[in-house]
Amino acid sequence: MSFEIDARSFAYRCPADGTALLLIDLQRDFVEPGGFGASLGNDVSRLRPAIKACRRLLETFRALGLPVLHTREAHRPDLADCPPAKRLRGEPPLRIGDAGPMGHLLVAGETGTEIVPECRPLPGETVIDKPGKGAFYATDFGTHLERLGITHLVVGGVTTEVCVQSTLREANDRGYECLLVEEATESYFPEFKRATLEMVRAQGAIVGWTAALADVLRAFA
Ligand code: TIU
Repeated sequence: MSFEIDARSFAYRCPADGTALLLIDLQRDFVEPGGFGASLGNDVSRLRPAIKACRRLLETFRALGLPVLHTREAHRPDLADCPPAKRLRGEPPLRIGDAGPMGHLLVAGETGTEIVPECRPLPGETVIDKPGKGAFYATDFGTHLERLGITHLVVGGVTTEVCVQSTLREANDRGYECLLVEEATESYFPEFKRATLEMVRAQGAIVGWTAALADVLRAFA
């Protein structure tokens, strides 16, 4: 059995026994005031619509019994996995590891790295803490995909042009067929979201596919 989604630039087909939902970095640090996203000077309220769309995808995949994987951008408390180049860049008021209103920024176990309640993982769903923007670098994400027999990834999360795009590109290079759900991802910069969606699906799906949420839900209904 397989699903066919009316996607762009052309139809996306995925098998029921090889498709997973991947939700990237839906953590409080990026979507709530006082977190890492806000410390970089961003309007974090811009990302909220993606949470609702990701929730719809979660409900659909859970109802079908399809695998769900979540990532968080989260460093070890000793920051041994945070290169100085990442921590020291720019002049933000709070850096990775500094104490803010939601705990130490981008540190595992702190309030800021909790996934938002709407998309909170259920027991049995895989949760990957990643020190980079992409989900494969310095994680066992790839091992989990192999364990689950995944070949196709339906993707949502934040932010579109940073962690989502890095992960899509890494997955594409490893041979995964990826579909990014348009309403299920957001950027602090609308023009970057628009450009990312276009560059993913350009040149005959050079990185992957994109599709409207309604078309994805219809295919899995
Ligand atoms: N700053 C920004 O847009 N994003 C990140 O730093 N991480 C993720 O995208 N998760």
